[in-house]
Amino acid sequence: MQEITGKYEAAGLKIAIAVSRFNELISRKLLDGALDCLTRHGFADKNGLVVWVSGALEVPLIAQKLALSGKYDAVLALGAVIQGETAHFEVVAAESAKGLSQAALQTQVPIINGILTTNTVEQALARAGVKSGNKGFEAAMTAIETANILKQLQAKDA
Ligand code: INI
Repeated sequence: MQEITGKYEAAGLKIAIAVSRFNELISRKLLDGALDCLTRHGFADKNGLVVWVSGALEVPLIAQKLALSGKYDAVLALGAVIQGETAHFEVVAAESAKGLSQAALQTQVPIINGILTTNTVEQALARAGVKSGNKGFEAAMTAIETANILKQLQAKDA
């Protein structure tokens, strides 16, 4: 049986990042992690675009717009939804995640969800590079892998 696994090679890929300004301290750490990952995997800075948006609820729209532009092999969505900060935490977290999944399926461009949902700021910081990994870095890995799987599938069809 033939198998395809996505390469972790970002040279030549075009990637856009939509990042939420809400909880900016955490978002910036996620962005740093994502950029670190891309650079380490050969990504050319000129092939990227970072767009800052207000909050996690606005990320899906902008991510979809970036995907529809046809200019990017993948779009990364970054931000943090923290329970302690809002009564409508569950709405923001769920709608944001749903919007990102829908946008990816509708546009057929990988839109990778790197939006943290945590109970506390401490948990968010821990997952933004302070303690247990960086979700921005992980999301960038997934973007590289998924973009390459799509390219490999396209090449197979040709
Ligand atoms: N946006 C976030 O990105 N994180 C949050 O934790 C958050 N909280 O707590 O409310 C949040 N709210 C703003 C929301 O994303 C929209 O920007 C706002 O509702 C306007 O549409």
